[in-house]
Amino acid sequence: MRPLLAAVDLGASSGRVMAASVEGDRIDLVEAARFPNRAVPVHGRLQWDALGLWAGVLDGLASLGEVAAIGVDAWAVDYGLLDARGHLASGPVCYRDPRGARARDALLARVDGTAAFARTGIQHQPFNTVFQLAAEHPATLAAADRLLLVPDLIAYWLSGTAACEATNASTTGLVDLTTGTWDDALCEAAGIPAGLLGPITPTGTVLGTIAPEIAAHTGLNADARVVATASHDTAAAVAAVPYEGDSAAYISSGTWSLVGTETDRPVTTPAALAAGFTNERGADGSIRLLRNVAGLWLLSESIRTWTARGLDVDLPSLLKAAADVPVLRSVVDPDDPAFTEPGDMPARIAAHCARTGQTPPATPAEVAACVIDSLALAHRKALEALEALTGSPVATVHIVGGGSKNTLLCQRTADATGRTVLAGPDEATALGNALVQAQALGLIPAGPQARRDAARASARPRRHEPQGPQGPWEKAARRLEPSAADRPA
Ligand code: ADP
Ligand code: LRH
Repeated sequence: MRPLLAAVDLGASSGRVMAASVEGDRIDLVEAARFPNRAVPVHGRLQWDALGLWAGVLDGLASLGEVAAIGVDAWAVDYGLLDARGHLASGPVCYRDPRGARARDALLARVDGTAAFARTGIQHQPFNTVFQLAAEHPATLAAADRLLLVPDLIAYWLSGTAACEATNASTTGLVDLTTGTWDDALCEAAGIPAGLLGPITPTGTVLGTIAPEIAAHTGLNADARVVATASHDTAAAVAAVPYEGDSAAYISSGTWSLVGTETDRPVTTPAALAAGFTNERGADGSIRLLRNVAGLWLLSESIRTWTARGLDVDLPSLLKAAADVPVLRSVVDPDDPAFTEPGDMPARIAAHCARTGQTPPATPAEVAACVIDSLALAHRKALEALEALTGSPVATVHIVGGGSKNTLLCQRTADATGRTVLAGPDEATALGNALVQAQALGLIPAGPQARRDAARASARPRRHEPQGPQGPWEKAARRLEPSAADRPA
């Protein structure tokens, strides 16, 4: 019988349990369960429904019968706090909550941000764990025994073992890149009590078997192991990029567009800091040099806004209609902080267009076209900055994740960047999660090369060749230059 692995992948827009069967050097994925995810306001804070996600995970696992192992990945930076008896004392607050931005400004007024970036490699995003922790009431932290990042929390509930997996730990902004351990000076500056952050667990560690109560509840075999896979979803996705050669970059496209490459050495120069690049840990300790672009969040939040108003919008029809809107009709900077929080996205997009002297999109199709062209343009800008930072030209771009199913986005990214785009796998995160588990169990050989070979054997990317001239994209980028906002409409 083919060994079966459960890849639990929690994204900002949905959670899923994927059944991954290992056949030689290939992994086949089947979706066992999918459940929606979103953050909701609770008493002045924007929170995730951790228990709802947990229920979805348990239901998904219960449908599998027997598995060799389970691995959990999720979005980065957010965490729960455990009390001294190991119970959840404080559930995860969403990274879109504005508390982080305020705390960042306060902390960076006291700490040298350039020096901190040189040590941690992590861009000063308002949502970094370090800033979220600095925003906590000291009494909340004093009462907490242990912090667990979201995937570590789910793995803890499954296995009873509290770990702090390395790829996701790197996103906290608290890990020293050179030593791979917590940066004590930063922890102290942010008011983080000693001991709140446990030791960092190497990626691929077998944490143990599932807890007996979980075996009883799900009907799973009691000897199913829980593996600390690459628990940062982006690290898992990057671990599954089906590279065909060198000089390739990736875009992990979902709620966010993570645009980057894998490098041996971090790039922590002031130029990297200014260009918005970050250095996160890869599955094998490599560096993921990437930029966060605010992704398909702009589209999913627009769809949520229309649906709440009673409009019947389905994604395939919307994308079909968006393809008929003239190319580059309007564009926005997806990273404008005005788009960060939940709320009326089409209105914010229209306001941004008006402010930059463009005709605001009026119909859902025009909004969708605006988002797609804006992302393609932002992908172009990020790739140009990446080439400048590394000095290595990028010939091919792999788009993986849910956004790789968006053929319009993939084609426009090829057109905007003038590069070949290879689209898929759409479930790269679950594939990377399963590949790391398979290596931990010795089902496929160890090391990055064997994993890449297995990723390539498991995926069949779709090719998009660039069409049309670059000129219109260069011109559109100029619409978003700072002076454009001052021009009369
Ligand atoms: P996350 O893990 O951040 O929740 P995903 O990788 O699941 O993100 O990607 C979700 C996005 O993928 C959705 O917001 C949607 O725009 C896009 N997507 C999902 N299914 C399709 C589809 N069939 N066609 C086009 N786009 C899709
Ligand atoms: C993507 C992601 C990304 C982080 C963001 C908070 O899901 O993990 O890598 O920067 O969420």
